[in-house]
This record gives sequence, structure tokens and C-alpha cells, in this order.
Amino acid sequence: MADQSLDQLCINTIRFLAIDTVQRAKSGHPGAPMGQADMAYTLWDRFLSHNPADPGWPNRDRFILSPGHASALLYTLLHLTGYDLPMEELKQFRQWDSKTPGHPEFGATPGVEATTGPLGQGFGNAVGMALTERWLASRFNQPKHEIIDHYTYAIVSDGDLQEGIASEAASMAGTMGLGKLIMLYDDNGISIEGGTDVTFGENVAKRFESYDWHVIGTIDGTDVESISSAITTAKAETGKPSIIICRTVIGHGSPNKAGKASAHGDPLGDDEISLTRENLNWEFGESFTVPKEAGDHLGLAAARGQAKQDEWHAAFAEYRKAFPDEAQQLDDSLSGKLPANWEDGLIGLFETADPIATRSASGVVMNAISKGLPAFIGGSADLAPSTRTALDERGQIGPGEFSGHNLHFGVREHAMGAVANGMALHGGAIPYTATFLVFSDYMRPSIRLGALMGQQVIYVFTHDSIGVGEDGPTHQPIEHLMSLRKIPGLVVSRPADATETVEAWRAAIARRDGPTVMAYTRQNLPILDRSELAPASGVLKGAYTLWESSNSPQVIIIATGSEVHIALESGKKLSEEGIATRVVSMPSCELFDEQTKEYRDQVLPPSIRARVSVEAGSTKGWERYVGLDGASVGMNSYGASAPAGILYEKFGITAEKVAAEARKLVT
Ligand SMILES: Cc1ncc(C[n+]2csc(CCOP(=O)(O)OP(=O)(O)O)c2C)c(N)n1
Ligand SMILES: [Mg+2]
Repeated sequence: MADQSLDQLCINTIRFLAIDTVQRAKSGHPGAPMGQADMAYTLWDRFLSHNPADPGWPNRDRFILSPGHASALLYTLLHLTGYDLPMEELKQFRQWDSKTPGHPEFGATPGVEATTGPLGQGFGNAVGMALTERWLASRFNQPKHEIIDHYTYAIVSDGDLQEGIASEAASMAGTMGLGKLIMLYDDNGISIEGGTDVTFGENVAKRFESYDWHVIGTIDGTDVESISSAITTAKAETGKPSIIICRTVIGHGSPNKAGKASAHGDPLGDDEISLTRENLNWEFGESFTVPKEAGDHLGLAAARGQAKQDEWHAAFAEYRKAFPDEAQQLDDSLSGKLPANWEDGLIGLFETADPIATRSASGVVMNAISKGLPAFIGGSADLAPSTRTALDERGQIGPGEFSGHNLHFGVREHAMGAVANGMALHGGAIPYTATFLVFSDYMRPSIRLGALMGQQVIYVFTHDSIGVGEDGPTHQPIEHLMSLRKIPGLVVSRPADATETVEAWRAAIARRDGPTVMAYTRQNLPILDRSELAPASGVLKGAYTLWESSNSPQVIIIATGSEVHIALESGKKLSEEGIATRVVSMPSCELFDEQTKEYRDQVLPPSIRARVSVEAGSTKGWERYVGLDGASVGMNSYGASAPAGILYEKFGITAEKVAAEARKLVT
């Protein structure tokens, strides 16, 4: 009995701290934390293996709060269990420079495992984390040495489950049998517009059963013992992911707002807080009160976590004795250190002169990288034969089988993006994804979050222009390159041939603190003859002078990817006509923008204003490099279904057109 009342005291401590946090900020979401407090407390108090003193400890359980609007709950838990998040930070909720932003942000707060807020993304991240745990476990664990062995827990909400991305990720997780993934569904029947019954009448239990999940509940989401035994049951099922359907009440305890949408996104207000205190027999009139017994009890997490971590370190020391090479490899993967020789396989590739599509060149490079970089893992959304992203000799990952390196995301681009973010966040993996560039739209929200979180995910996008040809405008990207370039923190790379592809990969792997988009052609491209052109290492600087007829050019042609060949042809034509021309290959605007002004001015001297860009995509944005006096050749309409060569002719992306634009600028 005594313990039960201590549980209640702790739960109400969490509940009221979250209420006060939102009230002080005069903005935020109290209702979800109030309803989720019981299940979050039970999970954190009785199950979650974590160390507040070392939030990055590799074998900790992961906890994702997918409805990020409930952030006040997470901050409260972090504060009370002893993370470096003082009460002062709760009082600075949502304020400038605080560690308590409106929605949880990875990197801003110790213990926040993922940036959440866009509903459904956290669900996908959790799947990626659980998958990575299984992958590392199956590669590194040895009999009697379960060195990687943790759970991934998530709270998910009505909104999360309504988002399609959750269905994609759930289907994948169920098929793969991610038995150590456990989700608690905050089934409160309320979202912003009111009762979910107006739009969400499905049977969630049956839905998840059909995904081959282990479904528990509906249980009373306010009953500690029910929640506790449900989590125990979930842990016992090792072959399937579990979802525990927890019936809760949004705004739990508030006499006038409980169960109503009005509890979702507004502070309760002082009067309602008083009524809630009365209603829940909360005897403390001061806001931000932590009763000593509750603080002491929740604070036990610190010693418990440290003991867990110490135990793990001791086990890892034993493992290291028995398996020194594996231990080193695991250490390197988890710490994000690239093996010393990872680039060895890149030497001497593509000495042949046969034309090759950059997608195919990329496939060769990826296989070379894979040999020296065991953390490299990924797959495509059912397009590996087209995107050339299979890692030969690296084995498959599939239902119940996690030791290979080739993932099969299925035709699920959006979940692919979120799962890959989760993999990168987990640590120990450098994930890549793949599909056609035009379908980057289907994963854009996750790409944006990958960039916001500064995660190293490499997005391979092939079929990168109207060069796709006969498949027609549905498959021909137009605005995609330019719109991806507008995502802050994302590097877009579009190499011109096989040799630039090698360097583009080198840059993407070296970029440990952010994602990279790789845009590759379907069609073959000649290999640029480096005996007469500048070396491909210029790619590492984003843009470089590939060729020029004179070192005081009258006109500069800037091109990316497949259009570099067109630029070279027109440059040579112009120089034969007596117009001194420079051709700049610019595979990555972002990497170029990071260079010194001196270098940038060397490649694009400010005094030379006759500039033409050529890229088979939207021209809007090229003004940045060609200036107001320049011209751009590209695509500002949809393409068409026809052979690629015909399309380039018909849409005027030709050496003649580029030369004509250049002539206009210099005469
Ligand atoms: C992708 C996305 N769309 C819309 C929103 C805005 N939004 C925030 S919470 C929410 C729904 C709230 O319902 P639920 O998930 O059940 O949370 P509860 O109200 O129960 O706390 C919406 C639409 C969002 N955060 N993400
Ligand atoms: Mg809800």
C-alpha cells in the first residue's frame, strides 16, 4: 500500500511539474503529459535501463516520445531522474537558448534521443533504432557475451498512428520481427479537432495484429500494475514488436478539461490548476513542487543507471579479452570513428574509358566502401537493381535475420527516411537509402529531420533528370534538386561522371555530422579524361574549374552532373569561335559555399559576369551563381515520355543552346 501511494505521489509530481512547466511558458501542451504520466512513470521507474550521468551509454534502452508536443513530460522525467536538466530549465520551457525547446530536439537536451514533433516520425525512428540493435547484436554478440542487448521503447499517440509513415514502419517492423521494440499507445480518443471518432474509427488492435505485432490491451493506462505487467508480457515476446494499447484521458485530473480537446494545446490556467490540485488531492500550493519522497524515489534512477552501465563495462571488458578484434570494430562503429583504411578500395577505380551511368559507378564505389567500412548498411525502397545499391557479398537482412548489410525497406520511402534517421541516431551504423530522385518527395519530411538533427544518412537518388527518358514526366524530377538544396544542413551532390562519383562518396562518408543527397544518372556518361581536365578531387570543394581555354575567360559555364558534358562541348565550341571560356563543374553548391572567399572567387571571379548555368532541372536558384547578368539553361516545365536524347533536344538542353546563351552575354 505504501509503495502504491509513493507511485501515485511520483506520478502526480510528474503531472504537476509538466502542468507548471507549460503554465509558466504560457504555451505548450499539458493534456498529453497529464494523461501519459502514469505509463511514462511505470516505464521509467520499473523498466527503462538508462544512466542520467551518461546519456550516450551505448547499451542503454532507447526511449522515443513520438508525440513531441508532450515534451514537458519528457523534460520532467529527465529532470527528476537526474539528467543535467535543472529545474531552472523547466522554468525556461520554450524560451530562447533553453535546453527545453517546444518539441524535443536531439542535441539540445541530454537524454533526448530524437527530434520529434512531426507526428509519425518518432515511430519510424524507433523502428530504426530497434533494427540497429538487432543488427549490432547479431554481428557482435557471442555465446555468453550479449554485449548489445537493449530495448527500444516509444510512446505513440493517435496522431502518430494516423500518419501513413507509421503504417509503413509498422509493417516493416512486424515483418522483420523486431521483438525488442515496445510501444505504448496513448489511446485517449482525442486530437486537436475533438474526438478521434470523427475520422479514426479503425480497430488499432486488429490493424497491428495484421502487421504481425504482439498486441496487448486495451489496458487501463492509469493503472501502474496493469502497465507494468503489460510491459513484462511485451518483453517476454521476443519474436514480434509489441504495442500496448493504453486507455488514458487527456488532461487527466482536470475537472473542466479532462477528456476534452481543449486540454491539448493550451496551458490549463491558474484557476484550473487549483481545481486540478484539489481534484487529485495534491496538497502543494506552490508550483514546481517536488515532494521529497518523490524526488528521492525518482532520483534512484541515477544510481541504478550507473550500476547498469558499470555492469555493462565489465562485461565489455570480458568481451574485449575474448574477442579483441570484434571489440575494436564495435568500439569504432559506436564512437563513429572511420577505420583507418576505409578509403583503400577507392584507389584506381574507373581507369577504363567506357561510358558508365553514375548510378552504376556509384554501385561499384559503394561495394568498394563496404569492404573497408563495416558500419555501412542500407538498402532501397524496392529499387536496388535500378539504383545499383546492393552490397554484393554482404548478406541480407530480413525477417528474423539481421547479420547482413542489405536492407529491404519495401516500397515505403517515407518510413525508409525515418528508419534511417533512427539507425543513425542509434549509433554504430552509417545508413544509406535509395530510390528515384522524383520520389524524394515521398521522404522529404524525414530528410529534413535528418538534416535538422545533423545525422549522417546518405540518400542515393538515381534517375536524376529527364534523362530517365521513356518513363515520362511522372518519373522525371524537375524541381527536386533545387528544392533539396534549400533544406538547411543537407548537402546535395550530383557528380558528372564515375571519377567524380568516387569523390562524392568520399565526401559523404567523411561528413559525419549531416546527411548527403547523391543524385545519379540512369543514362551512361563518358568518363571525363583527366589527362586534359582538372583532377576529380575538386569535387571535395563542391565546385572547381574543370577546363578552360584561357586563364582569363570571357564567359563561365557552370554545370552539374550529366550536363557537365554538354557544358564542355559548348565550351570547346565557343573557344573555337574565339570566345575564351571556362567550364566549372559544380557537383555540390553547399560544399562550394563552405569554401573560403578566396577559393570561390578564384573559381567564379566576381569580375566575370557572363555566366551560364546548365542543369536539367529547375533554373530557379541558379541566379545565386550566374548573377543578374547571367543565363540559365534547364527545365521549368514537366518533361515527357520519349527517349532521353530526344528529350534533351526538344527541351533545349544542348551544347548549341548553352553556346547561344553564352554568345548573347559576350557580344
Ligand atoms: C505531421 C504533423 N501534422 C500535424 C501536426 C500538428 N499536430 C500536433 S498534435 C496533433 C494531433 C494531436 O492528437 P494526438 O496525437 O492524439 O495527441 P493528443 O491531443 O492526444 O495529445 C496535430 C495534428 C504535427 N505535429 N505533425
Ligand atoms: Mg490523442
